[in-house]
Amino acid sequence: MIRLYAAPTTNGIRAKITLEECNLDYKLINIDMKAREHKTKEFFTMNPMGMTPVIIDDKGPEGKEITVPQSIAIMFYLAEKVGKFIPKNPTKRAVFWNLMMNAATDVGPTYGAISFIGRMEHPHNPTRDKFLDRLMENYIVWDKILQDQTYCVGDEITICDFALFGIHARTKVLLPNVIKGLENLERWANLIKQRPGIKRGQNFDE
Ligand SMILES: N[C@@H](CCC(=O)N[C@@H](CS)C(=O)NCC(=O)O)C(=O)O
Repeated sequence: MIRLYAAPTTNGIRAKITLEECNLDYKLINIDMKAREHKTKEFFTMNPMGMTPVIIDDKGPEGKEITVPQSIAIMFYLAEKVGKFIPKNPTKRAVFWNLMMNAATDVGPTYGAISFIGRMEHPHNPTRDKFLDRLMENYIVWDKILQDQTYCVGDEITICDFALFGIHARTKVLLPNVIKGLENLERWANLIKQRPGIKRGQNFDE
């Protein structure tokens, strides 16, 4: 069985969503970040960065236990384990890499920076505003991409949808003005959130 150590953050949600969508058996260990459970000696043995999420798969490659930190690494690990949610066609895969990297390294960290600045004792608002502009620009491009296709990478759902959905869901709650009026993005999010795996993936009250 896989153990998931996570909190209900964008990174934790995308890992849990992927476990659900891959239909894998797993146990959630809720990490209380306020109590700094991710900074214990035991936790550092799983992830020296002291960050959630982490999974431990007792049936990893060659039947050996494996520990995987980093939400995007977890998503790839799980998708490869079940052979789903990564395009097999090389052309589609190249498109997928581009968009997956945008979700993982542009949209995600930009959202993360805004939320980090917001939690500071003396937030520097001009910096926050720059990141807000950048986040909005990215979502506008996504809105255009989703104008002509059902999912992030075309007509097949991939882990890119799960990665983007986790950030979008938090943006909708905490920064609704950033995505206001982006109808294609809204249509896509409404489609994704109907999926039973996505619903279960967001539930951390287990
Ligand atoms: N790139 C990492 C980032 C992980 C991360 O920032 N996790 C947050 C929770 S969403 C955390 O554990 N923060 C604790 C800290 O910054 O010390 C990932 O995608 O998993």
